[in-house]
Amino acid sequence: MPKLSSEQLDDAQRDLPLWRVDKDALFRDLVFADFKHAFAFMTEVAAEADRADHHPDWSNVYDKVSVLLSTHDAGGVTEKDVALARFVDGAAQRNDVK
Ligand code: H2B
Repeated sequence: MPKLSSEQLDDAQRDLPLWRVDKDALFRDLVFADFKHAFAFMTEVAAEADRADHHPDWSNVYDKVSVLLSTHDAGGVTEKDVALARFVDGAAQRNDVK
């Protein structure tokens, strides 16, 4: 899977306004109502990540989740990361992200 070109990264940034897009990774910090909502979000994303065999680098502290998406095998950002970022945005909405 090829890394995105700088033009494609610009398109991704337009598509994903809640993300910080750079050539190495996509980043989003999320805040939920409480731990239960944060963990429900993570459970939903984890199932999709395993289905797609494409996994986030992330951390959780109580109601906060920090997500970094990159394609380790490619050493940067690919369409797989953009697809997972879109899924993350949907899962965040479904779990009442603040
Ligand atoms: N996730 C991410 N983010 N990047 C990868 O390159 C990657 C992955 N590779 N999940 C997958 C698993 C690979 O290790 C397996 C063997 O397909």
